Amino acid sequence: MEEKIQALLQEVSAYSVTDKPGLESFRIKFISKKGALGDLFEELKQVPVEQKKSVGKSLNELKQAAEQKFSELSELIASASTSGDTGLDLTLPPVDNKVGNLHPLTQTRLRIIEIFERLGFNVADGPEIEDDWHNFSALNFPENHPAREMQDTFFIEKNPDILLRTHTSNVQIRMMEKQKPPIRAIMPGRVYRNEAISARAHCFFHQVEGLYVDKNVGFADLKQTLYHFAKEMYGKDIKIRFRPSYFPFTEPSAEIDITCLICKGKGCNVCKYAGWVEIAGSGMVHPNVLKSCNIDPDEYTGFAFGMGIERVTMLRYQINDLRLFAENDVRFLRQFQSVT
Ligand code: 2NL
Repeated sequence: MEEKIQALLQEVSAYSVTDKPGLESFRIKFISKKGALGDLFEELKQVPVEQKKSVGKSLNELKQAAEQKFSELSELIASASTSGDTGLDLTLPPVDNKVGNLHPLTQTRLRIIEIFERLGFNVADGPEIEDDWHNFSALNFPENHPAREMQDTFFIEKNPDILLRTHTSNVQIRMMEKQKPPIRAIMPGRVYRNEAISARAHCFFHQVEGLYVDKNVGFADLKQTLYHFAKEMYGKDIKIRFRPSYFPFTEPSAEIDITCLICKGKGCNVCKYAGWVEIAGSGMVHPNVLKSCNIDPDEYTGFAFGMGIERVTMLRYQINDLRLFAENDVRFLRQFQSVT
């Protein structure tokens, strides 16, 4: 009998109810005359006299425990029903689910990588703090080229051989120095120029450069590769044109334009009524650049190109101020949530 009492004690203390019917079941099961307690008091009559005192004491403890539990549970249910059932107000609107999104520049970079990876390009990166050789000299910049001057490049004052890279071409140079052709890779990354910050310029921006060096790489490869890129990025109806240009590291060099996305070539203020917008610079890798990296220009040729990720993103989403990308204003950034 003592065992039964102990088992019931445990059951009582572990019992929980959530509503009034549950409370009533508890009362019937334990406390009522026909419940467990009633039965036990009945059984007590049969207990031998010498055990009666101790069993009776345990039984009383159980009775007190059951009554106390009953009043505790009653109070709990009473307070829950005054605050609206379970204490939860299911009619409240849900708290906003704050899912973040990738920065628009990151989204554009990932899209560019996706397009070129499918053409068999690897993705490479390298240092943002660079030496003069990898940023300028190996790229066939003449000693007195204006891009080397202090207003364009951030140099380390104590050692002007060290600078912040002005393009990601340094990564291509490092790759060509280490690895022999075939080389087919793109280099996304942050670059730095000492410019006054405005809607069209910043002291840092992001670039993707590309390089393809192998035997028999020609201008036709450059054209088709960038045409394919433009169609993937901006839509298959886009037209592309090449304009002669100059870069020290390519010869011949060309600027690449696409038909304006806004006016489809008719002329608007985005394309300044030209019907065309510039998307990249490109050209055949200058023989001197290949020589700098110990690649024989009589055996190998290559094409290269470079584009600004900010520029691509501005065209894609019709953004008119470059500064927005670096301000971290969530009212701007949040608008790119659905695009991820
Ligand atoms: C632009 C133009 C360009 C390259 C970058 C390059 C790199 C090596 C050799 C030859 Cl290692 N060329 N890069 C070539 C043409 C244009 O960038 O407007 N960038 C934003």
